[in-house]
Amino acid sequence: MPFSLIKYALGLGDRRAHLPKPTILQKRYDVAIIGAGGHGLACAYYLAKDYAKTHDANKIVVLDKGYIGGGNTARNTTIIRANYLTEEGTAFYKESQQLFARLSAELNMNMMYSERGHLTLAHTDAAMRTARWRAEVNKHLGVDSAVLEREELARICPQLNLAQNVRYPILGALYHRPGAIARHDAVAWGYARAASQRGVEIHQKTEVKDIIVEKNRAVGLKTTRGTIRANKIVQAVAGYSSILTNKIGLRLPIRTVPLQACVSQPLQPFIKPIVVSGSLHVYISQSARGEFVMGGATDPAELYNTRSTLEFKEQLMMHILELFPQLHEVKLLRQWAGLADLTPDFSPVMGKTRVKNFYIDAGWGTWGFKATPVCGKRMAECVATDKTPKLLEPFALKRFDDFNLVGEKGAASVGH
Ligand code: FAD
Ligand code: PYC
Repeated sequence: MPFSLIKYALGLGDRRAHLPKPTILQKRYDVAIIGAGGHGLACAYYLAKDYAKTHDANKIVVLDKGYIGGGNTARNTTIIRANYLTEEGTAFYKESQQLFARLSAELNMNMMYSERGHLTLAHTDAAMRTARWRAEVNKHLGVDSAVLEREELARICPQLNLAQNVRYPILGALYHRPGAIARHDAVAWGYARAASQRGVEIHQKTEVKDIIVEKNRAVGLKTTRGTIRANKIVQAVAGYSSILTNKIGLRLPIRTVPLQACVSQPLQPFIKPIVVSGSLHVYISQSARGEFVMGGATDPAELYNTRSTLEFKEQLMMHILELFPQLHEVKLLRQWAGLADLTPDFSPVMGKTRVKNFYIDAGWGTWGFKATPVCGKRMAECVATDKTPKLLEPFALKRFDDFNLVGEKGAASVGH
C-alpha cells in the first residue's frame, strides 16, 4: 500500500464527506457545466485548481438533473486501460492512466485504484492479428502491452479454461499489465468534494431544459429552477448528449443505446486479471469485495431506457461459463444498465463547437470512465484558454465533416 494511503487506516484522512450546500442558483456564472458525472465534475475541479487566476471558482457551477455521479459513472464497470488501437487514442488514455494512478493522493480520497493486468482474449487468427497491431502501437507510445501465447496466458490467469475442445478455443491474448479497476463513486465524490472545497457550486436535481444561444454564441441555460447566464457552457451529459444539442441545431453523430452489466455474490478473491473477449462480447473482473463484475455487448437498438433484460444475462453467462466453468454455481446479485452515447468511430467528441463558448464532452459510449481525469483536465484547459489542447485535436467534432476518423472499434472491449 502506498504510504500516502496509510493515513486512512490510521483515521487521519480528510473526513469531510459532505459538500457545502448551494441553496440559491445565482443569476450569472463564468462557467456553467451541465452534468455532474465524473467528467463534468473533473472539468470543474481542474478549472478551479489550474485556472484560478483567470476563472473565479465561486463563479463555476455544475448542474445535474439527478444526483452526483448517478448517471453512467455509477453504472460502469470501472476498467481503466490505455491499450488502444490508434496512436491518438493510446496517447490520450495513457495520460488518463497516469493521472488515475495519482488520483487518491491528488483528491485526498481512496480511489481503490488496483492494477490487475488486462487480458484481451483472441479466439481467431484475425483477433491475434489485431492484438499484435495493438501491442506494436502501444509499445511505440510507451504503453506496456504484449501478445501472449497460450502457455504464458495460463501462467497469468491459471483459472481460465484453455481447453481446445470448447466452442471458441483461446489462441492467445493481448496482455496490458497496467490495466486497472477503481471505485467509481470515489472518483465522482472525490472530484465533487475537491471542486466544492475550492468554491465551485454543485446543484443536484436541477435539469437543463434548453441552451440559450444569441448570435451563434451560447449565453445561458434554462433550468427547472430558473434561467442563468454564463460566459462559457460545457455539456457533459453522456447518453443524453444529442437531446440537448438538438435543441440548438447542433447535430452530433451519436446513437444512444443501453449497455448492461451485472455483479455476482462475493467470493474470496481468486481471479486477479481483468479478462475481456471481444469476439464473445463478454468481460469479467473480480472486485476488491470479491464480487464478479461482468458485462457484455451493447443492446442492438436505440433506446433511452435503463431496464435489464433476461436475454443479456443468458448470452453473457453462456460465454462466461465457457471461460470460467468453475463459476457455475455462483449467484448473481444485481443487474443494471446505463446509456451509451456511441460515435461511428468509437472515439469521443471533445472541445469547441461551431457555437461560440459552447464546449462539448460527449461520445463516450462504453469507454469513458477511464478517461475521466484526462478529459476533465484537458477540457478545463480548452475552456479556460479557448484553445484546443494538442491531445484533444484528433477528437474534435469537425472530424466527421473532414472524414478524419479515429477508428477504435477493434479496441473497444465491449461488442457492438
Ligand atoms: P455520466 O456519469 O452519465 O454523467 C452525466 C450526467 O449528466 C448524469 O449525472 C445526468 O444525470 C446528467 N444530465 C443528463 N442530462 C441532463 C440535463 N438535461 N440537465 C442536467 N443534467 C443532465 N467506461 C470505461 O472506461 N470502463 C468501463 O469498464 C466501463 N464500463 C461501463 C459499463 C456500463 C454498464 C456502462 C453503461 C458504461 C460503461 N463505461 C465504461 C462508460 C462510462 O460509464 C461512461 O462513458 C462515463 O461514465 C461517462 O461519464 P460522464 O461523466 O460523461 O457521464
Ligand atoms: O472500455 O475497457 C472498456 C470497457 C470495458 C467494459 C466496458 N468498457
